[in-house]
Amino acid sequence: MKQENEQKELHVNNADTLLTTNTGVRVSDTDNSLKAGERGPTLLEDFHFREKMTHFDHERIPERVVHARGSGAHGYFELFEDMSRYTSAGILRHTGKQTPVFVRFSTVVGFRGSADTVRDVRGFAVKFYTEEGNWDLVGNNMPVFFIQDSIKFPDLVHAAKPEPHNEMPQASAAHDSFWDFMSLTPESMHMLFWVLSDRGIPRSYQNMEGFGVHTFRLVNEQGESHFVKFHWKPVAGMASLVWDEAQKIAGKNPDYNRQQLWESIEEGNFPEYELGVQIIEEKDEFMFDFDILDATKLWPEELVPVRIIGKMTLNSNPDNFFAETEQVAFHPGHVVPGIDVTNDPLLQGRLFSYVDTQLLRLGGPNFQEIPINRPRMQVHNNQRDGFMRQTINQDRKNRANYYPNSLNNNSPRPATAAEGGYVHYQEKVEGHKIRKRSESFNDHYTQARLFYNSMTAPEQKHIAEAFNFELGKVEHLHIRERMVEHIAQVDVALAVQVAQEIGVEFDEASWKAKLKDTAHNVADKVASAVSSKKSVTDSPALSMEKNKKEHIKGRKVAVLLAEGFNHEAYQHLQQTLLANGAELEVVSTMLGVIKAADGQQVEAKKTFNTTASVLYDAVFVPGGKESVQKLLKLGKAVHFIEEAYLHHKPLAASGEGVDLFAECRLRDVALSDGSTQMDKGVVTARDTNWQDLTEAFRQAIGQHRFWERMVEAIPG
Ligand code: HDD
Repeated sequence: MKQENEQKELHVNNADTLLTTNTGVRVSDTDNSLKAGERGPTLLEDFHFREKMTHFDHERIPERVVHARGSGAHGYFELFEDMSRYTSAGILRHTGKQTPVFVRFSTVVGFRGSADTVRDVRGFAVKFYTEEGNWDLVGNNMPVFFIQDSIKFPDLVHAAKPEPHNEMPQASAAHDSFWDFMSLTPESMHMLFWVLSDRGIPRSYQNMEGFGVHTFRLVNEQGESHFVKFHWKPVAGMASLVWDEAQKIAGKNPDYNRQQLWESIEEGNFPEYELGVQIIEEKDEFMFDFDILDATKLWPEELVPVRIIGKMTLNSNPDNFFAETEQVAFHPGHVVPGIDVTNDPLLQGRLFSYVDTQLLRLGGPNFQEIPINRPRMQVHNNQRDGFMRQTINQDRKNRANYYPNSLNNNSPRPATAAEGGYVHYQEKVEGHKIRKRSESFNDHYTQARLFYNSMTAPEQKHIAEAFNFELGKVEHLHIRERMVEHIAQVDVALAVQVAQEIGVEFDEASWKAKLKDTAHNVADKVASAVSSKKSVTDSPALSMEKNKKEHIKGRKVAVLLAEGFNHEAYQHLQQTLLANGAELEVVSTMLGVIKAADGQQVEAKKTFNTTASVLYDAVFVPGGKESVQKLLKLGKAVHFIEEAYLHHKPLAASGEGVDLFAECRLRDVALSDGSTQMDKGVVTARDTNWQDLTEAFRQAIGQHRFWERMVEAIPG
């Protein structure tokens, strides 16, 4: 697919070639500059040296002002359900047709070299190369945003980026300027709860949802419009990291998500996402207890169901990171006939910002000519010139570079709607010029509360811990105090928990009394004003835990072993895991071949020095007396198991491997009959009933994490 569509002459393969300069001259020596004598000065006439050095000196371009750190992949989109009733867009009408896509996932705040697993929003930008032109769905892994009007975006980003005086901290919002801004921006509360939830630390790009965020329009051939929100649902299901783990991975493997994406595509375990739409009819625009043009609000799935209409598969890694992932330029205003924008004031500002930023970042108005950005059809217009122009318009034949013209038979001429010309939806707009936010945007807490209340208890606990971490880093007491007041608007019990740890005095009783004062509680005032509208107080669709898919595809299991291990145990586990699409990596005391007790061999790709438990989803220790004896003496092996346990991960041991678990600080659970058993998600078998062991472990891996474990007493 990719090959078919790319401009082949620009794809260079250096296999079996001779080195040349950029002018095509063959180079005879690229290691020694031209000198006046062997020990003499370098000569200016060395054109190869000058060209090589100049190109190198100019290799860097500005990184994206936000979303600088990212990874991309090629793939295709296939439609299941014909949406002609709603849209004239071919990509949403032609079922079974594969449309090429390029996707870039990113973090937002960190610089280009920052770590993948920081707490942040993840960008989820998709470029569809449709037959009617490029359509970009430039979304995030969260369905709402921090602000309602894009004019606040520079303030938001300044506050979140490292502080201006010392450029610290990197890729983290846990600092005063961010929380100062947040505490003064109540409209951010809903989004903040998303960022501080497990969604802010996804396990992988394969395990997160994506959202177009804004309300867009679908417009059909009759010119009728429906409001739409776009969703991506990961086929592999949703999964996140634990915060302590995420921080450690940032050091152990800052490329964690990038590498996972790359490797799973190389291994043929293609990331897949279903495309869903929520549709609201024009006549229902004002039926909900939120304004559908407000980007800080989601449409609860229980009110407006998500219809799955297609699937995207990422099946090919880029050939060159810079040419593709770095130079790709997205823009929410890249729409195709049948898809249109709305008056969402956040979207309206984005429609300006993206082209503007590309002009600087990619050096001029011709960035659409860069191969990754080109549409898959010929572009015909009268735009000319500019830095780095690639297109050679045949103006010698057709002199006219203007419209109308008679020198080129009036070509290229505008297309009629029937010919596929883009026609903007004819929305009637009237109003006074005014700098004002609509009153209907004023309720900042109801959906934050909906989100929080829809979480399971462990998910709520993680949000509390995230607040404690982030606000615990804030030096100014008055900022922490203001934030506790906002939290109290959402959930008083949560405010009490947070206040306690971050040194804020919070009087629960007087706060509750204050809440009753309607003048103070704008949120409830607005909420009650709209109570006649459609609303929900619980949305199970928002919880990752409640929507867990219990399969293990793509999960990575560490097998800890040394010479003399029990190969049979290893082999049974391997078969089960591989058959279910999981991966298995041997971690040992040395690299290379490790011999089992029966003489069989496995290859250790990692040692206890080169890897860590945080880089795996689960841990297995096969028996084998000699092997376990070695591991027992190794603090790093014990730490590996304890750390995985601490992060709530599934663990399994067979035979003597169980002795190793006994030496670790894994807690036993007391049973009602007075006996004890291993904690949840710890699977052990002394005997050789491999079937039961591997099946129990497979199921445990499908659970992903065992939150009920009481791990507080165990050192990290
Ligand atoms: Fe943005 C990049 C997503 C609000 C201005 N944005 C960018 C990218 C994503 C998003 C995924 C990276 C694209 C890539 O991988 O190259 N942005 C969003 C979402 C938003 C949002 C989902 C809210 C719903 N953005 C937003 C606003 C503005 C911008 C309100 C300014 C008015 N965003 C930009 C930008 C960036 C960008 C400065 C930086 C690099 C780029 O565009 O290409 O123009």
